[in-house]
Amino acid sequence: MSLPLSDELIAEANVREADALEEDYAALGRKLSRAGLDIDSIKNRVAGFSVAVPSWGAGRGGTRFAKFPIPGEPTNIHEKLTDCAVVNQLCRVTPRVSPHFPWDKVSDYAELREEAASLGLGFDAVNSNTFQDQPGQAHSYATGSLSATDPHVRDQAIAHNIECIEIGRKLGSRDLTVWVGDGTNFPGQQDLTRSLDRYLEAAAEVYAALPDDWRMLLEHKLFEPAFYSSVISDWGSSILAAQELGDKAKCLVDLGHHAPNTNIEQIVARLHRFGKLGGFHFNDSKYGDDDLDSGSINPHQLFLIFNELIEAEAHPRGEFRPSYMIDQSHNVTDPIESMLSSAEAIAGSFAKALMVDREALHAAQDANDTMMAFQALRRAYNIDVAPILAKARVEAGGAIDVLGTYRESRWRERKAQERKPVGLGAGIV
Ligand SMILES: [Mn+2]
Repeated sequence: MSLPLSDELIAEANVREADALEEDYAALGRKLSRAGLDIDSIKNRVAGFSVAVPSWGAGRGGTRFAKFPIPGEPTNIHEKLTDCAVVNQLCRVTPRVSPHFPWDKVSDYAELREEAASLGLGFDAVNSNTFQDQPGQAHSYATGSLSATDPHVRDQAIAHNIECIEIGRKLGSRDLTVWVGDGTNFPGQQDLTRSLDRYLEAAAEVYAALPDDWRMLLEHKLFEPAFYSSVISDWGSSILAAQELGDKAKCLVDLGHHAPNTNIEQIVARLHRFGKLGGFHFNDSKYGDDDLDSGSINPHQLFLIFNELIEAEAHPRGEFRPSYMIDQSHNVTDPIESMLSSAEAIAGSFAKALMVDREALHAAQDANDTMMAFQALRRAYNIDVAPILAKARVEAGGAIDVLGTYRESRWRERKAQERKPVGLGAGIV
């Protein structure tokens, strides 16, 4: 394996932080032990936790208005993989990359898989793209893809999704994530029922091409690019579609794809209750699908979501194999720094949720003791889990201070000398 950053750089940075970490970890360990919690067991669970990063997250994103690239951004899948390897080398929480096609197309996928493995990375869910046209494409997705009125467009969208499955097999993926931008901008533009019929019929053809051990993850989104109606707009449409398609179809929850203030943790519980919770796209939002960094706006919501995920894991209803991915648009930061910060926020919420006294919580719930039930959650939420995360990282070869060590590596400055500028390109990712 040849990792992008030097081991010496990380080791030297860790030496400077090691004493303080030991002190903080020991103090937290004593505090947790008074509450009946063993810090090493929690640290070991955290060490087993992972979340995928999207290949497109390695580059700067944008808004509908503009994108402001930075020097040294990755310009192709190979450079994106290298940047994702930097993230994982430092944080040790993101060992898989979720590719997107056709953006990440190459001629030899076996070679790409080997290249990723040499960087300590594997591949996660494959993402299809029928929300924009590609040069030379026979039919346009301007008025829809899997739900298009024109059968040729639907066939093209089906063929693209099946091609993504074929590529994913070569990369070692086991999930196909399908998000369609299909919908309308005007009342009356499409028949709300018949457009769903067309989607279901086309999605069934994609579903039929899934290998036995694969899943099809349906990602819903309330609005954008369609601003009046979306075909798969919410978790209700998503679970109905997944139920109609079959066992291998599951729902994927992107945290930004809901109306503001929606109780997403309850959606998690609902989807799990019916064995349809397939995965997550982590990000944060203030207004809509802002694709801000995970935990930057509402870290409490992220904790409550993980609280439901831990409950779900403890009370499985069929399979519990949620596919976790960071799905953010890094418009104003170095994407590597955003992914490092987000991976820490996500793993931290997982760690906090592990520390909820579930016995006390359930007893308080059964006794209708509202305040004590709330306090069971609040106590865990208030714990500073940073020493646990840092300890898990350093034991896996990562950095205690991920951002500090990254800055010290001068990775972006060095890449700015080597990589060609990405250009202005499209805004939205
Ligand atoms: Mn998403």
